[in-house]
Amino acid sequence: MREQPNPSAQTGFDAASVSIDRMIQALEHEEFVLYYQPQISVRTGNVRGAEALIRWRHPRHGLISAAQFLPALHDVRFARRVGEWAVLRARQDIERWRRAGLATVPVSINVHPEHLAMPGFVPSFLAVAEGLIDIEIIETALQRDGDVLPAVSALRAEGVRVALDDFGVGYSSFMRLAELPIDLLKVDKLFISALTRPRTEAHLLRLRRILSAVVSLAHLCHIATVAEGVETNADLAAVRELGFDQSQGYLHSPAVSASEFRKFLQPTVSDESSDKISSVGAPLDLRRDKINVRAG
Ligand SMILES: [Ca+2]
Repeated sequence: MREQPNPSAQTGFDAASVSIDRMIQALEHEEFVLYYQPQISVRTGNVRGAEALIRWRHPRHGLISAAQFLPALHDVRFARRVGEWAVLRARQDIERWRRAGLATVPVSINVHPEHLAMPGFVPSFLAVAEGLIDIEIIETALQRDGDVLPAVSALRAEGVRVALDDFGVGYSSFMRLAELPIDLLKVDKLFISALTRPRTEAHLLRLRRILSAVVSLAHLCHIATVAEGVETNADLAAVRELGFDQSQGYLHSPAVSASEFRKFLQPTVSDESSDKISSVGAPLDLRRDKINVRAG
């Protein structure tokens, strides 16, 4: 999901006035935190995964969402550092949840296609993620993405699930869908909000037909679908009717801190054999089984 400015953030922060060196210093001073937004099964209401989102706990300006320091994320030097930090922190949070006796869910990190295509990204990601972190390829307005296919294939070969983010707007196109072997398709929230707030009856009819076709198309390609930006019960009813597999948005929960996210996780069964599975991480093929793909 593309990040929206956090409503709770205090005002007065001006991203343009912050240097990359200051951002890197903030990272080193542990001013960044990861928040987690649950992804919910439309069919069962259970948590199926979480998207990790970066927040800057600024000493003067309070909690700042990534949308507010987006320009810095386009700087390769900072983006690489913060990306490595996010993968490590997400893994540590997962390990902490497990030590607390909770059954964890797949956590995904947003990765810019430009960084995904860089030499060395895949091995360093795999080394830190240890099979616990998935990837969302985020939308980009830049045309210098490079070829992400080798990286996506290499990651999937190691059991990493790959999602295509913000589908249906901008550059996240059908061409991308044809090019890339992916596991999840996250349909942009603009579509979801339009479903329950259409301009005209004809608009609603076309929108429903298009989304229904997108969901069927994804399922035909064995790709699970996630509706982004589900904010109301009416939104959820609409995405359920269209056959979406998962739902993410304020209706379920905003992104919350790692400790708050515990409320979404079930205790692991204390049986010794199941402890063994949950403490080392669900085997990758089990993780794949969790994807609820319908035959379309
Ligand atoms: Ca995302």
